[in-house]
This record gives sequence, C-alpha cells and structure tokens, in this order.
Amino acid sequence: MAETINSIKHLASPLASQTLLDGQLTGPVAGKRPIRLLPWLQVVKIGGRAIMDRGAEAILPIVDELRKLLPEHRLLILTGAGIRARHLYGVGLDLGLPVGSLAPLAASEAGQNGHILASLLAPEGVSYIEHPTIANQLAIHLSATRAVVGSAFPPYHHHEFPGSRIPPHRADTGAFLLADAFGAAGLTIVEDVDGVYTDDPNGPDGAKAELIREAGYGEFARLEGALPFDRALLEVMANARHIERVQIVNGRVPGRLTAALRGEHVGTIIHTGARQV
Ligand code: GWN
Ligand code: ATP
Repeated sequence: MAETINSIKHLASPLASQTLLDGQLTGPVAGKRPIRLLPWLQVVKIGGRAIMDRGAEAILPIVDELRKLLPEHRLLILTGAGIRARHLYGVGLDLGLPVGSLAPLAASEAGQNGHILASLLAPEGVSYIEHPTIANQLAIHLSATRAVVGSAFPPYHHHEFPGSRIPPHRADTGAFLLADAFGAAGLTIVEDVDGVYTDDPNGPDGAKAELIREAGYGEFARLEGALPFDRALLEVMANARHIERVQIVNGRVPGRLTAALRGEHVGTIIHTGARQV
C-alpha cells in the first residue's frame, strides 16, 4: 500500500506536542501580555458593609455621585456582600457547612446589594446584569448605556479554594479579577475609611494607625493586622496583567470617588505586579 502523508489535516500549532507544565516551552507562546478587551471601562467596587449596609444615609450620596459620573465614564459598578454574608458565615460555620457551600450563599448577598443599587440608578438607564452577562455581553450593554451594576463576588461556588473555612475570594478579589481580565482603565474600591492604614483605624489601637498613601502590594501583604479588603486580592495583584494600580477611597466623603476616577490621588494607591510594556 502506498504511503500517503495527508498534510492537509496537519494544523500547525506551537503547543500541540508538548506539555503545558514546562514554562520554558510555553513561555514564547504564552508569555505575551494579553489584549485589553475593554480599555475604556472603569470598574468601581462599592463596599457592602462600608456603604450598602448603612442604607439611605450612605447609599443616596453615592448614587448621586455615580449619576453625575455617567457622562464622563463608562462604568461597571460591582457591589460587595456586607453584613448579611457575615451572618450567613456565622450560621453556616456553626452548622459545619464547607467553604464551597458558603461561597455562593455570600455571593448572593453581593448580588442583592447590586439589585438595590441598580434600582436607584434605573432612571439613568442603569440595570443589574447577571454574572453570565458580565462575562459575555458587557460590551453590548455598555454600548447601550453608560453603566451597569453587578455582583463583585466571583462565582466560584464549590470551586472555592479549601484553604480556609471562610471563602477567601470575596468581593474585592472578584472586582479585581474582572477589571484585570477586561483590561479596564482602572479599578476604584469604595470604602468608609480614607484608605489603608497601618492598622484598623476603627479597632482598639485605631488612634495609632497611620494612613498609607501609596505602596506596592507586597508592603500591604507584610502588614500583620486587619485590612479593609480580602487578603487574596494581594495575591491576585502579584500576577496582574493589566491593572497597575488600584485606589481605595472613602465613599462617605462626597467627591472622593469622582476625583479618583479623574486620576487624582485622594485615597490609598496600591501598585500591583502588572507592568507597562
Ligand atoms: O441571583 O442576586 O449570577 O448575577 O455566586 O451564582 O450564588 O446566580 O447560584 O446569573 O449565576 O443571588 O443563582 O447565585 O448574586 O452569582 O444571578 O438575581 O447561579 O441576576 O443566576 O454566578 O444575581 O447571583 O450569587 O450574581 O453573586 O439571578 Mo444573585 Mo450572584 Mo441573579 Mo447573579 Mo451566585 Mo446568576 Mo451567579 Mo447563582
Ligand atoms: P464587603 O464589600 O466585603 O461587604 P466592605 O469592603 O464594605 O465589605 P469591610 O470589609 O468591613 O467593608 O472593610 C472596611 C473596614 O475595614 C473599615 O471600616 C475599617 O474599619 C476596617 N479596616 C480593617 N483594617 C484596616 C486597615 N488596615 N486600614 C483601613 N481600614 C481597615
């Protein structure tokens, strides 16, 4: 039988015949910076406990500020889970629920806060959009309107890492993962404090805490006390591809969010591991 080589069926692929575990082999193919999908997008994470749990007194001024920002920016507004998730953790841990069961329960509270915020911005054409819509149809939604609201929690569910009993990847990490994946122009995290301090400013030693105006993610990782965001955020920042800096601002002070989105330094700036190339 004549030997035939059917070259038509051979597709050239640089990774076809090698392990994906050897960085030296994958590096030349996978080492490049990914493209920015939505370079004009500004991502804003609104604290669940810091803003949403406080009700009208804290939410309405932020809604007012977001409304005024719409002509200037195209926004993905993401909400944290707040106090109801803390209560869920308490009840769930007492019952022995695994971290993968607690993660979606807490995530749903972040979603509820998003629904509340979106309702208040509805007259401006802002709606809550679901996780799958953020993943697949954010561009078309933000072509139709200036901003959308979603849940900041990553939808890990039973894929949540089992290292701790409280889900380690919460709203701050989720917001950063999305901003970096989309190659957004920026991420601003809205809290109820002026930024990140050397220690919890509302804790027992709060009077001694000093505001850190600007530092790299590694310096925050070295702080031993509490942080105003989930620690996993710092791990993700180490490997960031696009987002070079994140600003934490006080959403209880009118104008801070607006200033931050205009590039002003009004809170704590954290530099990530992403480098301009
Ligand atoms: O329910 O408020 O999205 O956008 O992580 O999963 O637990 O879900 O399990 O599209 O897919 O509660 O139902 O809920 O917050 O996450 O959503 O109203 O499958 O629009 O159905 O990835 O919103 O919700 O909680 O975000 O964070 O139906 Mo909710 Mo959340 Mo809605 Mo979403 Mo989860 Mo969906 Mo999902 Mo679930
Ligand atoms: P979520 O969105 O996850 O519901 P949140 O971001 O709204 O939560 P917290 O997780 O409570 O709110 O974070 C804000 C709080 O963190 C501040 O009110 C402050 O008291 C506390 N905090 C702890 N450590 C620090 C620190 N080092 N610097 C500043 N604030 C800190």
